[in-house]
Amino acid sequence: MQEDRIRHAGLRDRVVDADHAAALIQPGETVAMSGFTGSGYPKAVPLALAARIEQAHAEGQPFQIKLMTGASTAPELDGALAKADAIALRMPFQSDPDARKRINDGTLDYIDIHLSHVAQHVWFGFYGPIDTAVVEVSAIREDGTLVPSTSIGNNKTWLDLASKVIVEVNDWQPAGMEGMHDIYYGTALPPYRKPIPMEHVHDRIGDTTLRCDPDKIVAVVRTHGPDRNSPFTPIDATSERIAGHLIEFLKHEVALGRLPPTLLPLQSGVGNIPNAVLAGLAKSGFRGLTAFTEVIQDGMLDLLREGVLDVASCTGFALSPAANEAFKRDIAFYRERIIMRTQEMSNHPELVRRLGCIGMNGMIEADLYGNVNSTHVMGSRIQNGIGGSGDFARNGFMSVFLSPSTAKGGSISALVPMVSHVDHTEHDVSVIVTEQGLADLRGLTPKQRAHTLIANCVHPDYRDALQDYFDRALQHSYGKHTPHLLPEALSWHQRWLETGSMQG
Ligand code: 0RQ
Repeated sequence: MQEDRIRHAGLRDRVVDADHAAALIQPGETVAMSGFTGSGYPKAVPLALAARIEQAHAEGQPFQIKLMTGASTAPELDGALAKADAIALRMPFQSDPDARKRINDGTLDYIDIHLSHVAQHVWFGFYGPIDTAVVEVSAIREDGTLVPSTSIGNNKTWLDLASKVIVEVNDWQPAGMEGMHDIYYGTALPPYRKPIPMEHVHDRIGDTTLRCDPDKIVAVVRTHGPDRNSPFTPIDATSERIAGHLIEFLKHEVALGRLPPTLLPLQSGVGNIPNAVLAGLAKSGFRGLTAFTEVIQDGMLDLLREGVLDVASCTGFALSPAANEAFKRDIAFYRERIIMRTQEMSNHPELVRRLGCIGMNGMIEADLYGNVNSTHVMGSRIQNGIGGSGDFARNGFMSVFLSPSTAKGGSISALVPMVSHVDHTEHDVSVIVTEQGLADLRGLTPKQRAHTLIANCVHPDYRDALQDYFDRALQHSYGKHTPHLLPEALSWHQRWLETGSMQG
């Protein structure tokens, strides 16, 4: 017989169904849930809460909550609650189509913040008290501590600060994960902070389980359900070319002695292009690599399996169903090589700076001077959020942004005169890569950056137009340091809104 995942007798007595647990959440509460990039989110209580709120709305009663998580979740959480019009305020990151639609309709408020900031801003009191935490775990130990599941995110902070806690114990999650986590309990508020005792990616500095006062746990719900686990689309030619340019560049940097042969700890964003980069690394001859990142996706498991990567530190997973099966099958192997941390640690600016991470993230668009927009389509419509990209871009050894050179069937250039929204300023962006090529912006003046970007990254359909804009800006700009023609700087975006194409 399988061992009961709830090994604390007192907490076993608090097992209820999801409806009973959801009934403990009141209108207007700030509810902090687990979940990071579709892993480790509660599977049952959010659905029950959405149903309860729909019922309340049908009876004419107002009912909304403020919702915080680690990062994005899944249709059972963000999707269900957004559809039920249950969320008044969402933070710090989402990627759900229903939530995105409501945010862009103006019916759901959203605060998009650096993932490393979330826990500390909540501790600082910037977002008020946390009423309820709803946290998925893979087990409750005899001593009442909680074994996290496939993400940690902000769970430590939620459990520490919430007035009441609902725990979901998901026995679909591999029991063998126990021991993989590393929860650092040495954080403090300024001015009492101490250095974080981590020198290497593989260092373990905390507990393997989450602490929670059992008296705060008002309900325990048993679940059995998978994470979001969406399949990756097969790597296409564009992603492969982007990955190829980056890997060639990394090899070149090693040859120049600017990077060690084992590179520096890699951070990789989520999505098909970062996954293509990881697949490319597998074939590139590198060995002994490390990853200090937020999310482990399929490509990183492969790198571990193939011995290219020695160790990976993360706070969550984003795996395809097949990779998830492989992960479960070989859990003992991965437990030796993966360390899951709180999001405060996985994205900690001081650690990212000291370890010297290489950040590799997607972008919506970049401009002539290297400012990057990661979040807003046409300057106003949010896609997902800044996530962890800023934590690594600002603080890493080097920050790389990757994108196809065009979007929406070629009607949009990803390289524009001026970005329509800024997430990463020109000061935080080292390298930009498209399928056309790579622009190394380090050590360049604004005008040199423009030359390099036009020569290497812009799609041929837009190259002459961008060169023309730059040439005329050089002549007519108010200042010649970062030349711009203000009436024209955002005209490409306006043209797309009016005609459906940025091409004149
Ligand atoms: O929209 O689906 O409606 O067609 O943006 O674009 O090409 O599928 O690329 O999934 O890698 O996402 C920047 C959004 C790229 C992502 C971004 C449209 C495009 C499509 C998605 P459709 P793709 P990706 C670690 C790091 C911020 C968070 C981050 C992101 C949709 O990388 O969210 O880095 N980054 N976190 O059509 C108009 C453009 C466009 C555009 C793309 N120039 N103009 N639309 N799109 N470029 C992880 C965490 O922090 C948790």
